[in-house]
Amino acid sequence: MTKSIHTDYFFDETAYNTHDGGYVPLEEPDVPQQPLRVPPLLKPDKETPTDTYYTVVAQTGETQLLPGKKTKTWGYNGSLLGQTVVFAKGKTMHIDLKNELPELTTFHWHGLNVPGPYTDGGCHAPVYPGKTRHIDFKVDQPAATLWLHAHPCPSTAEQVWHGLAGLALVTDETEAKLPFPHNYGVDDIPLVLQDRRFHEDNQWDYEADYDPDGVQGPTAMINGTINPYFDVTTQRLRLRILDGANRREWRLHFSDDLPFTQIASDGGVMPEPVEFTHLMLTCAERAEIIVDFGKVTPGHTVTLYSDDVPLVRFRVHDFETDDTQLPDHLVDIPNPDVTPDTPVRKVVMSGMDEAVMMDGKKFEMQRIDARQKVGNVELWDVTNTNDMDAGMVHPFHMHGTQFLVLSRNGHEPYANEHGLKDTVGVNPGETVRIKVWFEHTGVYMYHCHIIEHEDGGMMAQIEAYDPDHPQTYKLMDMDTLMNAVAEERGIDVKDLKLPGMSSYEKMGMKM
Ligand SMILES: [Cu+2]
Repeated sequence: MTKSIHTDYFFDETAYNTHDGGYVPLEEPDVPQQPLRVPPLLKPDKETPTDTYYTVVAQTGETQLLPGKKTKTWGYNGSLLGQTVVFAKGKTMHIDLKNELPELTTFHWHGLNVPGPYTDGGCHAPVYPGKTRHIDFKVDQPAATLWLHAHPCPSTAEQVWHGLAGLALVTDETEAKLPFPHNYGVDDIPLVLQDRRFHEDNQWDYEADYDPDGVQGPTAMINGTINPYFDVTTQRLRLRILDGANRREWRLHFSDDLPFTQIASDGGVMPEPVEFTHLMLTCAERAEIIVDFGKVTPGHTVTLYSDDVPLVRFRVHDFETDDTQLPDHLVDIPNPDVTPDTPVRKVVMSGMDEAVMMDGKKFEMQRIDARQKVGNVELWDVTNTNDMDAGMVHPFHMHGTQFLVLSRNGHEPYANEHGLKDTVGVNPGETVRIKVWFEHTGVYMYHCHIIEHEDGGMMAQIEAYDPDHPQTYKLMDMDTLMNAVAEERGIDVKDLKLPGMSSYEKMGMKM
């Protein structure tokens, strides 16, 4: 197997977040190292050969993140982040979504191919405090690392900042047979990369840190752990990495430029493994990598960095020799045909700060911006019109489907973009062509995944329709939402301020 090892980050250096006016550099935390938290697997309420029953609870809590006072945090089935939910392909899931928070939320399954807009859990599927919503769906997509996060417009960013982000792993027989590490918590571990700023008494303060281009903090938090280490007991370690930050990009590399192999992207296993020494992730993207510690002497530590700041220290212990080789070809992925008649849809992400828009408009919950017939294939040309010298990478995300990246400004996509994706970072001045098809009817949002940008209106929605079975949808409206939140907070609706509203007001627009 002769292969090149990719040693650059692919994205345009001039667009890195380090060039933002409001960039908050990461700082090495001055606290003792702690064992990396690994989110436990969520235990089903009931399981049969064909069906699985779960209860997912959004709740408040307190978490010991730093020495001293605990931090007030939110989480799913725990005080922070979530327990990991497993979706076995082919099985039908029955999930109670329970809201024990003081305010309304939604449960969005990022990357899951399910009907929109209610099962998908975007802004049209509110769960009010003290209430439960029930969803059922059949798992019908390849094994992948997906995630669950809150998505109530326009408070998505603040709720995710409080900690509402968990993992959802789709499993299937194809992936189970591949020679990957499969022992969750031992040689198969998730890394949810986030950043926070700790204020007085170790608390987070979203409002104080607000930036319409995305909230950042100087302290890296990995699976809800500050300054973590992980004890490596196997030669090969699989890391399921999620950029779960509101805005931060992660430019990942190991000490001594230890190479690693990416085996999966957002939507599952890639057709071919790709070797790297450096890998950049934009918000909401996932990369599963295998790190081989075979050349590391037990007793040594290998550090994972973003830029020059340590994120996780891997303490390498004795391990059994593992000479497993990955095949050159891992899986076949769907790739529906296109013809010269295949429609091309143009999508434009524009602006920065409060001026962010999708197709020259800000998001409106009651407006359907586009329609595409279920099963039909379309090419989407997604353009970022930001200035090439002073703009930013906008990660474009679609609900309800996984797409294929065909080209970047007419050139080959990056080496690790040949698998199924639901999020793609678009450089300033660039047009990324993707191939899009929907398998389920519904109304689906598509947006920039810098979460403050989506709250600020860089978002639109499409109806995937079946002409033989027309459907109507009850879409959330701003008055209902504002009245509900004002009531929850015990204030007059006139005094209600939601994150994201400023982006509409500063542009002279009504939300
Ligand atoms: Cu953006």
